[in-house]
Amino acid sequence: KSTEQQTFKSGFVSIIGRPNVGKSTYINRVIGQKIAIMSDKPQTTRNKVQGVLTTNDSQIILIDTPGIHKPKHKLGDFMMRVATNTLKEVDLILFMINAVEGYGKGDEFIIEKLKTVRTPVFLVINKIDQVHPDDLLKIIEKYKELYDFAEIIPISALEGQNTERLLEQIKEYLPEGPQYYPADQITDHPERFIVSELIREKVLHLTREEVPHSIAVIIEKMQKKPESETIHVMAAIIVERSSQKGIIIGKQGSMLKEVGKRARIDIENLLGSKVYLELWVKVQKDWRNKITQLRDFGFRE
Ligand code: GDP
Ligand code: MG
Ligand code: K
Repeated sequence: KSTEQQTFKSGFVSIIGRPNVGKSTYINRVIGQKIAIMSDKPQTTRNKVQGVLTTNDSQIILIDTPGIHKPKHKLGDFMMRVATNTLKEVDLILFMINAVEGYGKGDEFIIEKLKTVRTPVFLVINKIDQVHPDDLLKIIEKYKELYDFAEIIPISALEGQNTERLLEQIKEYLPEGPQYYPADQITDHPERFIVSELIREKVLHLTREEVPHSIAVIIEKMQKKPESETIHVMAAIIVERSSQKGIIIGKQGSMLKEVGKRARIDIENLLGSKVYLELWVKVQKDWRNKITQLRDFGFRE
């Protein structure tokens, strides 16, 4: 038995970076369960999704922050405010970039934001499985000129290279603190929200370019009937135009059926229960610009 009292470290870690650099992939790898949705389209993640990683001597709370970029409409503006406020409150920021694409204009904007906060920042260079070491060195040199990063850590979130080392480094920077969440809790999001994100992910995957990001999914009902083992989920997919409604429904309902089939598998895995999923599509014009309505869709500041 050790006489020295082991200190417990804990803190909040925000992940920022351009769309598609691999933020959700990294969180999912670390947490080991599909909580932050993944897709090959930008801006998939709109809300803060927290992953909680608890070990015997630490608790890391990861926040997948919505993309920081120049806002184009009110939704973008809203996302920006959420993101920048978050940066001030956290203990550490992981600024993730993509080794394949290297430096981009979008990063300039993010670095400007980083200069307004005191929180330490790691440069995490993801997707190193796709680049030559020489190119990686060039990227490091370039970013060193732009900002005084606390650490620079190349990883592959997909293949797991260096992700353990990144976790160790994160721990180094966390303050002594309490265990904020129970050890078995992996996310603070209500299951309803994760379920809606899983459905939204399937729509984006299956519809490609035809359906833009202007969709929302609302869970209208999620309940287990007392006499059955099945959870009944009723969800509405909100679109801006009736043409989009047609695409999502598909020929004789084929697209909606496929969305439902794929989403149900993920939801059943998440809930550990059989699921009966009922989907319908609703047109609500210009919802992105109606800021008051955003609250009803679950957007939070
Ligand atoms: P986010 O928008 O930053 O959350 O990015 P995602 O996690 O959704 O990832 C975007 C795309 O990049 C997905 O297709 C991922 O599979 C892919 N990706 C993520 N990390 C890696 C990586 O380390 N290597 C490679 N080759 N692809 C990756
Ligand atoms: Mg994401
Ligand atoms: K994405």
